[in-house]
Amino acid sequence: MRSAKRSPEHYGQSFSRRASRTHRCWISDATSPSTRPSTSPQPRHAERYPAMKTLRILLVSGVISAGALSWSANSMAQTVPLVWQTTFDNVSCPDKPGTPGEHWRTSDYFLQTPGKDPCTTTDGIRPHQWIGNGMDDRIIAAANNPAGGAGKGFRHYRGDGTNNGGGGFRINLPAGYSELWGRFYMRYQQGFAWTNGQPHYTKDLYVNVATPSAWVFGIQGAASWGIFNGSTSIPSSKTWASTMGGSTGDGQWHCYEWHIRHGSNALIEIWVDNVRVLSTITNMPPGSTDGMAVGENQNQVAGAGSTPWYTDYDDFAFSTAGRIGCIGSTVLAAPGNLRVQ
Ligand SMILES: [Ca+2]
Repeated sequence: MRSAKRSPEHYGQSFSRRASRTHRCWISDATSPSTRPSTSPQPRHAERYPAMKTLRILLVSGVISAGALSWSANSMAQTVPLVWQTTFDNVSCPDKPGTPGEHWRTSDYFLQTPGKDPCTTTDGIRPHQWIGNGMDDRIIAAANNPAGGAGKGFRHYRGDGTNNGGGGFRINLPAGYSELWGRFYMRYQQGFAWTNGQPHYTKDLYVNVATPSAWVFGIQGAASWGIFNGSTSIPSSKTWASTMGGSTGDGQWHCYEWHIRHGSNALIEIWVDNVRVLSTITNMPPGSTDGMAVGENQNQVAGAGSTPWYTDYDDFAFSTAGRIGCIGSTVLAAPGNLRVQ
């Protein structure tokens, strides 16, 4: 198993961290102002999180059957119960009046009074942070995964340089889970480029965002998809280049899955496009996973110029019962009756 010690810049320049476990709110990281465009308005978090949101969408109020949700049953791989999922469906995330195909932008929340929460206010989909300067992330039909559950998807923008991106969004899970399987789809814009032809790191899913102890899914070591366990990047065998078929984004949707446990001697696994590319034991942060930022920072984008590249996200699903699988695929249960003779 390859591993790479984190570089000093790897973790310290994350944009946000949890300010209050009680209120599940987020504040911008004052230690990293240099990563923000100077024209960016500051998030008005104190105004935006006046009270703990005690409800989640009905879809997430406990462990539920995937078959009961709005996705087409025959397009789903899930046979395990899910604790949360979204496809940004048009019922929960309708078009804004006069704006066909667009439901929400980050600025709808951070630059309006009162700010608009994306989709429904109790579904666990929350604004994360405002960046601005042309990188106004959004929930739009153009970011929908056509092989998924329809509706819309989330478009996250990334500009040239390091840690220069739109605000992302946040998933608040119904509870904290000490073991969790995740599945989501992600598309890097065709032509999406990096300095030296490969990403140094990405934080596509930034779990818990530093507090409590965080972990990260993204490019983590060896220009490969991997997991940052709080102190070390653990790359899989699947590189950016092998996923994209070259050094730049392929404009295609790929299916990413992971399985993690919290605590010492924890099994962690990654699948990319239905192929397991990581299975190892490591020491993960203690505690549980109760939420994550989607679309965080990275190093080091190139070639965007005045028009930032986008990364699209869609069809998130999480389970505590087992691997979820890619849409349209069948996950074979691990045999439980093998004997070594
Ligand atoms: Ca969708």
